Amino acid sequence: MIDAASSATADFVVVANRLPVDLERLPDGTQRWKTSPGGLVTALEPFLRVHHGAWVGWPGVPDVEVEPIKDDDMTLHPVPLSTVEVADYYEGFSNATLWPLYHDVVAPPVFHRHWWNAYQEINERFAAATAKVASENATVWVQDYQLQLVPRMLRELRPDLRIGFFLHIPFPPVELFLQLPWRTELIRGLLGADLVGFHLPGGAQNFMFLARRLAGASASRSTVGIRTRLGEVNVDDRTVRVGAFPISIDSTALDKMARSKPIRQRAGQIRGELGNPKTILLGVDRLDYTKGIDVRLRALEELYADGRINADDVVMVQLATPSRERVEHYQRMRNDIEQAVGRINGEFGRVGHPAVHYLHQSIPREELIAFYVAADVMLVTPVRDGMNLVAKEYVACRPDLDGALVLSEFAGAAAELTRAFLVNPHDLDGIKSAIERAIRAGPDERHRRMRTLRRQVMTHDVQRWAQSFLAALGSDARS
Ligand code: GDG
Repeated sequence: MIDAASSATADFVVVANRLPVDLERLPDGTQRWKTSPGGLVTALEPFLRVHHGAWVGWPGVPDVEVEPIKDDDMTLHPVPLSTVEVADYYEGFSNATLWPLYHDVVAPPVFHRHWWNAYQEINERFAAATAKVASENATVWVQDYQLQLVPRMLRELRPDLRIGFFLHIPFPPVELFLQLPWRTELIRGLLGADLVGFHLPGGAQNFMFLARRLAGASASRSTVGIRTRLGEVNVDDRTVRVGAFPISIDSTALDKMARSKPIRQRAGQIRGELGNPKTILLGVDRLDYTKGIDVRLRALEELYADGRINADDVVMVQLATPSRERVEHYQRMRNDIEQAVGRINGEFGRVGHPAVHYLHQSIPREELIAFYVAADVMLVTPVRDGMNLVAKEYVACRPDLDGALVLSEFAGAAAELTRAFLVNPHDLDGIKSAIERAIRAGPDERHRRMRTLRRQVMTHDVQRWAQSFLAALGSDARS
């Protein structure tokens, strides 16, 4: 239930670029809220509800001023953005500067001073909104690369707060980060937090190195080892803790849904709709150049051309959620991918039997789970990815212990999912042979691998992720 909210403050506040709900404009000009349950919402909702928490974020539509809203036990505080601010702060600095820079410059990052100015201004706005919402000594958890200046800005406004920051994308190698003209400001921004979290120890180490080099921090513990997971740096008479917290999914909920009769029936139906092929390959990604959709299509095309597989037996489904459609690089990449799909189908498909089924749409959650259940081989081949939740979701949806996962070594998830068919996404021959091995693996091998993968995913869920971060932050906000 969503109502207008009171102006009470909260002792647990999440700050993220987006609210967990989207404002929708209907054709008749009216507006309504639509819940958008992502992984972060699932992870944090229990904490937010227990603590009558608050969420500060942009409602997803430019040029609207909306009042705070009360959604059951938590309050949502919309931060307004104008059309120009969305273009400069979000599509510009966040998605055309930071996103490619942090993903190993797989696309060239674009540096514009007016984008940087907008980024600073909007981070100020988020910090000010949060300072108003947080009660005395509250815990604030700031999320992701769009808001890296918020911890420091918020600390200046509200030194009483306990501030955590988590980065959902990779933190880049030192040499790449140093390209950024505003590198020192960003590191200083992050150092405003009491705890800075990354998916992997490597990201934490890169950050600690840069904190020393650019912000004059001194390390009080020099390594982020497996046992001493938290590092510490001292700066401005404060101690900032730094650590690795690999995010996960609501494994139990997915496992349960995958076992349910309607989902299993739908999975069978999907197989039928695809013409009952022997093998269904599946890709599920936001349409993003980091996800390596082009890489897997190239591998598939060559496997067909080599005659190592044929399109009567093996078909692929690629679900590509529309994403950042106004950023130029994304438009070009979409054209390239759609051309590749057309070329493969033209060459290897038959009327009524395409080799690649491609959807540029977002599909309902239940339907997505049915695809996971139907797929024999899941292809996750990013050239760089912070974690990649799709890989973990596929594993959680295979209580039958069947199905094979082909996973890029360059996804954060590869550190945990070591029994996947791991591939180097730059090695086309390697990917081809991994896909072929995954298709041909016998039931014993598939089950052995999947059992190990599931042991990891079912025991390391998103609730555990949130709890361990908040415990390290020293917050009382535990359920
Ligand atoms: C960033 C980092 C990190 C996708 N298509 C549909 C759909 N999805 C859902 C998936 C999954 C989520 O979107 C995508 O998450 P990923 O982790 O794969 O990727 P990013 O969006 O790039 O996320 C990433 C993550 O943050 C968390 O820290 O793992 O590395 O880049 O949950 O299921 N959901 C529905 N329909 C679709 O068509 N319902």
